[in-house]
Amino acid sequence: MSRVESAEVLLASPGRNFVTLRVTTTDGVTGLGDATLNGRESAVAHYLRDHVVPLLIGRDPARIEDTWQYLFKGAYWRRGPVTMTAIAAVDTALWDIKGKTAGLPLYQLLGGRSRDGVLVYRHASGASVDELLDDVARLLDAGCLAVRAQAQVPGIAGTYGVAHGGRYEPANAALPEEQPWSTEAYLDFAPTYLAQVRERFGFGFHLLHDVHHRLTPIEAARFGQAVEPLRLFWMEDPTPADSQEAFELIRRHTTTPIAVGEALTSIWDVQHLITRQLIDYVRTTVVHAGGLTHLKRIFDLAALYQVRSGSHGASDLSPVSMAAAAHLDTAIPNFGIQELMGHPPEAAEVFHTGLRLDGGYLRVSEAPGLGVEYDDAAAARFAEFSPKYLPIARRLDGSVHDW
Ligand code: GCO
Ligand code: MG
Repeated sequence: MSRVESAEVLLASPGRNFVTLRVTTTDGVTGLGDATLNGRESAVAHYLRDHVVPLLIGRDPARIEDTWQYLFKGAYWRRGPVTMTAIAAVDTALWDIKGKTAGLPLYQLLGGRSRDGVLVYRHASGASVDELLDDVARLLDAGCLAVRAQAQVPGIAGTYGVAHGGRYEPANAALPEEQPWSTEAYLDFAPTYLAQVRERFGFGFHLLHDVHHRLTPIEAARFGQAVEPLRLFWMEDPTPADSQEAFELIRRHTTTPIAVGEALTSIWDVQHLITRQLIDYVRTTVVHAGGLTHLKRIFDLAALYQVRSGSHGASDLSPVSMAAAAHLDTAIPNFGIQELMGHPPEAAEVFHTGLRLDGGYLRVSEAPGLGVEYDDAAAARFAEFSPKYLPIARRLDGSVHDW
């Protein structure tokens, strides 16, 4: 019987930091899992090397659910991003191995195809409204069907989600950059530029916006009301989801759809949000929410309450995650949309994926498993790996705000 022979934690920085787990079986089959936790990469790398890899050696790679339970319940300490990312990496790698062993692309093992392509949304941003409008035009011209729009709030350097020099990479500093933030300025400004996007380009595409945890529930309710005529596909993370009940207040006031979950790591973190129908899209991901096994469990719960998936797909989720997400998105009945921020060009040298963007849809390859190859020679060219931090937001009075 096949056994896990080795598991390697691979660090590479092709344009940004990525942590990858590669599991190899005694039959010589390899599986890949993304283990990247933006700004805390080495915590997961150490968790895997010190506490997980020794437990994997000699295990039956086919026992995916059992391994998930073993790592989750066996840790005693529950949940949390470091643990759940480490478990996710193992889980994804074992699914990859199962697909390769069966000779089937992963979506076939997850129930088969429910759709031909995976609707994705791309990012448009600008340091000014004119720049944002040009960026939206660029994406719509390229055939994009869904666009997230973010513009710099005048005078507020801490505005989330604005690309500088054509690239937006949130974790880019050796120590956290501190950026000023004004909720008042944002609340006055954001609805006006979203309205300009609709005025210029109409309603024939999906428009999204990420609030990035910056508002209180009542502020979020006000924002949701203000943008109702613009028919957003969603407003994302309108308030931090540390308290799931907080969304009851937002829900009472606005019909703007809500998406939450990119920073949440387990089914229990979204249980109330889903079962009370406080959100419309759940943004948990393969890499941070315990892998395909756990994410499918979350999406199955969501399906009972007409909540759809809308997985996080920022540049800090590696191409391995994007491939795993696209397979799950292809298979589940309650798929909503998939974020596709894209990666620095260097990442394609290390991660060869068969993913294809076709107009507004992402299509998975028919290669067995995830369909991703890790190029060790290319990774060696990007071996220099140093900690990078996300910025920190401070209100104009100097106090720390949610970034
Ligand atoms: C998004 C996200 C990201 C996060 C990043 C943090 O919706 O794409 O909010 O941009 O900020 O993933 O590591
Ligand atoms: Mg977000």
